[in-house]
Amino acid sequence: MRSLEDVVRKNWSAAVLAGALAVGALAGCGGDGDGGGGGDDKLTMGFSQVGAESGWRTANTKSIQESAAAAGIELKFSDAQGKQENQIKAIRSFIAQRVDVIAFSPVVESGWDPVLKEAKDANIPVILTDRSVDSADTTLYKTFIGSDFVLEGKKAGEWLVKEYEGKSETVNIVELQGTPGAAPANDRKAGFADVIKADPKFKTVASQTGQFTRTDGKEVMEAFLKTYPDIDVLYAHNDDMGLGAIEAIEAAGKKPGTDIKIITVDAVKDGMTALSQGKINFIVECSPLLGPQLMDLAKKVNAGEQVEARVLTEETTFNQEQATAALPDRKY
Ligand code: GYE
Repeated sequence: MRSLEDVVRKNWSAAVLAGALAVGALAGCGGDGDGGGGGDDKLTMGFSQVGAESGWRTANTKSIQESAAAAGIELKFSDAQGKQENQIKAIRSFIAQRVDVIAFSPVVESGWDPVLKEAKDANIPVILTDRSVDSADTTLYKTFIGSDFVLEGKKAGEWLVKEYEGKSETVNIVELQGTPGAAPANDRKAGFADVIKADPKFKTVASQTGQFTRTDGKEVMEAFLKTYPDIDVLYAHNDDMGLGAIEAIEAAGKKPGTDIKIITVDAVKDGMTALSQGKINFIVECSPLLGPQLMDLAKKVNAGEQVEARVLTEETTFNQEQATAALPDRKY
């Protein structure tokens, strides 16, 4: 019995390893050299991160690395630099190394089925972190921990509806979207649009990606300001793009928060500081501190325990006063 299992496992490992080598998947990923994470009792997690595009992401990476260390989990961390192909390579490499658990934050929603199937066939559980995938087969992953991005978009829209209550003039809105195809970009756009569509005075005059970065947020806002002289509101899918846009607005001689009202998502320290100074008007919180819960889930999944299919993050919203009050204790 045992020897048969060993043979099957060895053949299987060799096949996967060969496949991984063929696509150069092992490059840059520090393996433990024995090709098997199952040997010692320390749980090994392979984590594929999106990149380092925002303050949110930096805080998220820190949370995951610190929580793994605190939980005694060996973390193999791989930065995909915003590219899905790098994430797929990293996941294949984790499979070849036979980590105990794979966790990742998918840069975009689509195109994951084949690699997730490979992980499932190898019997390595997958945990989706922060962002989800659009796979119809939900047995390809054990659980998804992260925020409700549609709800975040709705909260942004609800603030706007209240802010312009009783007014009938047209409200010209420009939108800075996150990375194209990313769950938080798709969902924050959809949630917001869903709420404001009830009132025709809200007009989204332009909506473009700012890639979740300050640089792109600034550049796209510069272009918006040139094309549309009458912008009333900016809705940015994260703080970083909003902060970049603030620079563009100030450079154009306008007052952010007054001439153009600004709504963002995340509530990282820099965003909260701008809100406290009145340069941003409203922030919807999205917590990056997913590390502790992720490590708990990894331990449970590894022990074969049943876990919730969806673990939601608890979040709030901030206006100027609330941001000022929260800033001194802000962790990220
Ligand atoms: O809002 C943004 C980051 O996926 C929730 O990604 C995350 C988003 C976050 O780049 O700042």
